[in-house]
Amino acid sequence: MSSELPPGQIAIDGFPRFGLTDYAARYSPDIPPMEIKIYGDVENSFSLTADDLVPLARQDQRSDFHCVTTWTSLDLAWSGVRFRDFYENIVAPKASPKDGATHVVFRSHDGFRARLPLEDLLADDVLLADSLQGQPLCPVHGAPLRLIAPAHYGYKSIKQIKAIEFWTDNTHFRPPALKFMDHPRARVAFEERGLWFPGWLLRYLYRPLVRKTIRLFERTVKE
Ligand SMILES: Nc1nc2c(c(=O)[nH]1)N[C@H]1C(S)=C(S)[C@@H](COP(=O)(O)O)O[C@H]1N2
Ligand SMILES: [Mo]
Repeated sequence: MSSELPPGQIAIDGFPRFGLTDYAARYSPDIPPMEIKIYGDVENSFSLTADDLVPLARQDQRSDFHCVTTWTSLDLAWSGVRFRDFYENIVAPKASPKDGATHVVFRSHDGFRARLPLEDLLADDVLLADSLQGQPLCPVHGAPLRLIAPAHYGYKSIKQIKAIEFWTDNTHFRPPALKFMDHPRARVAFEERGLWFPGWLLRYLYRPLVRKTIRLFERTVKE
């Protein structure tokens, strides 16, 4: 939790369901079974189930959530397991990723996808979260399992994870939106909102879209 907002961010009340406009209607109140495919440049692919996560230490964390479009939800209480623990205790021994398989790609049930370098995912505050504000994660916010990477813009915190892939190169990822909207790291502190344009400029492109997008996403959940 920070007392000062990162550059260009504005705090809002609550925590709206949000994403790319195209994904608004791709919402289902049914939670798919927790079965996540782990594959890529690995010796053994496998499917991760909820049971696999039970031996890992549970982690509670409060963090702010920063969407690239400039809204921030302050002080959300997440719980789950650290991505690092999952990587070291499950992925490394079970899948044996090849040397250099550090390009991590996530895929979601709604077709959304995200990538981050493995190094960023091994940070202390990156969680595979199954609980929000003391409750089991709801379908609106990505049940059964989502990523939470608070140092990165929200588009890296993929909901409803279906697959996690470890690749030795970055040819396996196609951005879900226009290319300039997808920064490989998207670190909030450095205002890495996207490619080619400075972050401060993208604030003015994105900010006018926030209210409309929140309303659009709200409508699809109520219907
Ligand atoms: N599966 C999936 N994950 C996603 C998205 C999405 O549309 N689908 N949108 C991303 C974006 S842009 C944001 S800001 C956050 C919003 O998370 P929330 O809907 O839980 O508030 O989810 C991210 N993860
Ligand atoms: Mo976002």
